[in-house]
Amino acid sequence: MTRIVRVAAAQQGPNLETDSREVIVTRLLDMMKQAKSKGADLVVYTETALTTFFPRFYAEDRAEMDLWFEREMPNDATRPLFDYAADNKIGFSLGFAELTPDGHHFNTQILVDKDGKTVGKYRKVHLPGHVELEPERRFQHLEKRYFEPGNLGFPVWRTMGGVMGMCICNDRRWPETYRVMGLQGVELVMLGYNTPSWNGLGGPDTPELRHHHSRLSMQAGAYQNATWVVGVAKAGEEAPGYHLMGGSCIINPDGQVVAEAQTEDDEVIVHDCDLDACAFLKNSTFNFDAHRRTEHYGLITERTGAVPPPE
Ligand code: CDT
Repeated sequence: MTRIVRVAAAQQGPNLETDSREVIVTRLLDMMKQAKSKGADLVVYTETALTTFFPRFYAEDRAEMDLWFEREMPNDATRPLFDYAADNKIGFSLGFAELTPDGHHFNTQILVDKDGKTVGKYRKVHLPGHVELEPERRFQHLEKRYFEPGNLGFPVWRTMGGVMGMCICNDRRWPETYRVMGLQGVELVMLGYNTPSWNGLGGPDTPELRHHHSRLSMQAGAYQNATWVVGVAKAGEEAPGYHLMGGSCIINPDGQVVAEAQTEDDEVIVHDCDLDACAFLKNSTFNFDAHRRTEHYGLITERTGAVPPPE
């Protein structure tokens, strides 16, 4: 049996600080049309797809950053995506900065079905970086200043013929992210990322090593939870000295990369993801009910920092 979802990963080249939402949405819409022309069922966009990656900017007054946030979704700028999706029966997942009516700030990704209806929302849990200005850095990474940790957990949604999940950028490095969705039977995890090619503190990791870590995390998450993973970058130089890595890819439940972007520009890659291909590992090596041994893990939920002394 096969349950094919033809997935398009819509990698984005840089969004400049001066690019309007309308200009950016025109690019996103163009990629949605490309995806549709290739027969895709679903387009996956990146993290903060509608703006430049603004956490590199420091503002003493956090309210100055509200211009990068969306107060409603869809809104005037993004409605063309929802309309095209509904008219052409194509789903999509979109990352953006969300400002709620009661004043909360989240790094958010939504899932929109083939009728243009929002069926899922995820808010980023693992926020990297720092809260205060750190002048010694080559660039700032102030996600902890501008966002609150997500308050929705890692849900999955039964839609578009499968069990769908989302996470965002730094979440992809944490095994818990995939496992929480894996325990709910996830078959396709969608994620976007803005990952600088260089460490802001001038650490020893090269762009090659950072690419390796990104792939390693996503491939392990896919295999260990027997799920497809679609990782979508915002790539290229968003500002002088601020280069984001590319490497968007689609990974099968065996943890193999089956499609990958070749550029650091807007680029659509497509793959037929057979969701039934998850079943073999879900029912064998990673049959959680049969083989997980949580009662033997000596489970700790907080980092203790020390090995407990012998009794
Ligand atoms: N956007 C995002 O989460 N980026 C981080 C960069 C970490 S460097 C502070 C990532 O994990 O890719």
